[in-house]
Amino acid sequence: MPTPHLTTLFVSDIHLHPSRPLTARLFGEFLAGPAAQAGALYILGDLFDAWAGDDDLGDAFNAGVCAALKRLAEAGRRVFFIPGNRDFLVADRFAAATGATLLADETVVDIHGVPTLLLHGDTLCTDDRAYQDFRAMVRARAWQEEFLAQPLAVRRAEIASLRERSEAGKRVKPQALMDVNETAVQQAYAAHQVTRMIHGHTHRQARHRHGSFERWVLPDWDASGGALLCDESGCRWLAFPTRVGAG
Ligand SMILES: [Mn+2]
Repeated sequence: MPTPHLTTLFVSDIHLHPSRPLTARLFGEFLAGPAAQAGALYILGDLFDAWAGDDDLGDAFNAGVCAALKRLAEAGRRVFFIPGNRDFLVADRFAAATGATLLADETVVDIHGVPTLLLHGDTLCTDDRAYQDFRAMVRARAWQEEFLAQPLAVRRAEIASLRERSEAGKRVKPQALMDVNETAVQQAYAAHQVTRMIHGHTHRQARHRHGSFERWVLPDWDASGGALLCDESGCRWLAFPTRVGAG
């Protein structure tokens, strides 16, 4: 009998949205395929392109995604979720609807014997002061309570407008500003006493190694996606859909 489910998968930045049905279909296939074969799935933020609050579960598209995650959890796979900068308003009702366990950003987890720091990754982009100020504002409890007290339609409009301004800002910001700051990376290793971290956010898939330190940056999803697969022997990339044949 094969030893089941001894692998752990990591994904982030799927940016699911009804306007991108191909990505949604791919992610559904990923959940039914590789994720169903794994022991655990960690989603490290920005699963959704926008999340205005857990009453967004009433949206058919969002409900469909959550139901697919719930099927995975009910089949015995452990599902974990760290919010990203797009879906930081995910909360208890989302957890109940998906069967996912919510983790705080910057959580250390033993991944097959290696203590590993898991985070969305936006906290490492400290050169972008404007973004960090914005993040501090929207992560404050008072701001969130006030925001969530508004009707869903108002919140959705507000998020769309924030996103538009963010996209406009990105077009004029230097590329380096939106990548991680190396000092912040070193501080994160030290603060959490780890030699390995896994994050997304920058959409710059890579394995960075400095001596015994290892930082895996997850890819974003579009017409294709990808995951990081870890087991007893270490971690490696899993392209999705899995390429068949040459080319
Ligand atoms: Mn992000």
